[in-house]
Amino acid sequence: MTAKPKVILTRKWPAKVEAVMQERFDTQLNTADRAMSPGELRAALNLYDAVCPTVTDKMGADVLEHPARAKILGNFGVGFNHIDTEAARAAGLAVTNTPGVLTDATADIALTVLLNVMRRTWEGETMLRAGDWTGWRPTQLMGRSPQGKVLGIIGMGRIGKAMAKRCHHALDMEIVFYDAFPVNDPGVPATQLGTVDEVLAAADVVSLHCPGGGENIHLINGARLARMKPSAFIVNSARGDIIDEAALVTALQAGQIAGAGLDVFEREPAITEALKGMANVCLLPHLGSATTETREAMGMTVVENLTAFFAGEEPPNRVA
Ligand code: 8YV
Repeated sequence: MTAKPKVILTRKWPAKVEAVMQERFDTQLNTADRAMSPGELRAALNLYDAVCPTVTDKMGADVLEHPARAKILGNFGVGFNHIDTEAARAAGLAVTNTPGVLTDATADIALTVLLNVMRRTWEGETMLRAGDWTGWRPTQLMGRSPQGKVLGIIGMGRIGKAMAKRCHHALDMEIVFYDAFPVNDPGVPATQLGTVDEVLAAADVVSLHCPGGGENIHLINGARLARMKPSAFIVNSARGDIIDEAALVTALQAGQIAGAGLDVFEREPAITEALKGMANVCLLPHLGSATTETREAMGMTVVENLTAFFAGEEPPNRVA
């Protein structure tokens, strides 16, 4: 009997999926759930046939060059901008991701922060928990209604479309969007505009759903924030590096935009200190895909990719 492939998970995964992983492969778990250092990741590439990273593992060229053993990175997540795919390719490593299974969960979080900042729910809860609520008043914590407002989506992929669906059907919002490619079926009535700038100028809420890294780093910079309406909100559930966080703070302080709902940050887990003091900002700790159902489905997608790869078949979700 041939030995099972040796696999390492860089973080703790849902127990159900860890069990399947251990059944199928000779699997090393990370029960301590501590992020691995670049040195530990390099060592893992020399000891295991497959390494399964997450967004907390920066796998640049320094980590990826000349792995002695690993043949595949089974990324736990759809976004893979923490992996230098060119370096992976050069090192003969396949890379797979987990598209599709986290679409709804991530769009739900985008919707959550949209409603949170527009309706000032976090401000209300904070006031209440601090014992500062003295009773209902006609002018207390008046937010903004999403109904009839324009949602501008940047990146009309699976998650962008799921957000458009929610905002069109549940909130009666009008949808405009930018995507680098023509999108023939956005799923709901929506107008594709030619540039990011046009979307920013038209939108009452801008929601980011494009990949991070590469040319999207600081896609939303100071000049772009200045194109938004002073009454507009920005929502980011995609990747932190899409927004220049320092420029966002400046725009918020100057009242150039009305507020921001952020589930992701430029230097996670660090957060620009000034954001924490702002009442018109909703901050979540990268919860996009954080449901039991979704995280189990993400893990099972990695299992499927590794199973196909080690059976000599094409893994269903190869990205490099
Ligand atoms: C994941 C995500 O939790 O899949 C993604 O791209 O942003 C998150 O929902 C995280 O990236 C896991 O590695």
